[in-house]
Amino acid sequence: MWLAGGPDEDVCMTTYGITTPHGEYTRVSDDLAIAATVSVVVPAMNEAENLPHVFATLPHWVDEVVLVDGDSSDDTVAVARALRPGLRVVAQTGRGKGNALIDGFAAATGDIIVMIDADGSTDGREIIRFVSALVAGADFAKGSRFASGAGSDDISVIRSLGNTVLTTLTNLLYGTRYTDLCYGYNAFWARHLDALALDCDGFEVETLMNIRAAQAGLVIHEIPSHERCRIHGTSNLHAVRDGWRVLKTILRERTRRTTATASRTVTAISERAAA
Ligand SMILES: Nc1nc2c(ncn2[C@@H]2O[C@H](COP(=O)(O)OP(=O)(O)OP(=O)(O)O)[C@@H](O)[C@H]2O)c(=O)[nH]1
Ligand SMILES: [Mg+2]
Repeated sequence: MWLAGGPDEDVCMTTYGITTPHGEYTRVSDDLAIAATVSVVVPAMNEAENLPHVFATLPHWVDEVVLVDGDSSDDTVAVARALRPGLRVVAQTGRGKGNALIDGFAAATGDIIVMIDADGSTDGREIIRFVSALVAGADFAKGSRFASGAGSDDISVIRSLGNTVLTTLTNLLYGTRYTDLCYGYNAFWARHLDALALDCDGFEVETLMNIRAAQAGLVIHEIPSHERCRIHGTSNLHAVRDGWRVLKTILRERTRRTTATASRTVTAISERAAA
């Protein structure tokens, strides 16, 4: 990270870039410039009406936007392309939000990947908070609607209750101190994709990311975020069906960790015996 400005700085401004003795930096604000490139991955299924609102909130300094289309039957792709020349469109290979994000992450070329929703609930103006946490040292910047200064206009009492139970269970099983488990606004350094090793299809994807990030020992910062209501259309999430998938993910990952630890112990014992 390089802080822009200062009377003694000998900088040469390009459009959004700054050339310094250390290389090229993107000017993010009057006070901040970063060397990292930023990709925003947006899973979208029938969100044509919402995309104008979503894209309007994206900061000008984002390097790349990857829209992952879930075989939309409306004009999602055409609207997105018209709104954002240079947009990268990926047709997802399978079904579900998890599959869409995995495909989008694989296609993204930025050093930093930010994931946001296409329904208008996540505000692109908050991306700066996530990117700032990453360039300040975090590996994984995890959005939270329940951290201090955060909120939600959208979450129902039932979903909030379910999320609290699932978050508490995750914290107990994995030693984390998350305040929000199932939220679609997160960002991370692309170099950690291998550590996350994502392999799921549905809305359990955020849970899987949160658990795998903790298991991999990544430095995780929670970022207060304000979730707004979906602007148009209806949610694809089914509280019971998807809550059940999240619960299974939490329990299965625990077994996976125990199995991995046991296999490492067996390997170590065999190596000692062979020595
Ligand atoms: N490409 C793709 N995108 C999807 C799929 N399912 C959901 N999405 C997108 O993922 C984002 C979140 O989906 P929503 O239906 O809003 O679900 P949610 O935000 O978890 O739930 P709500 O709080 O009720 O809105 C939206 O941008 C959807 O368009 C899918 O199968 N494929
Ligand atoms: Mg939504």
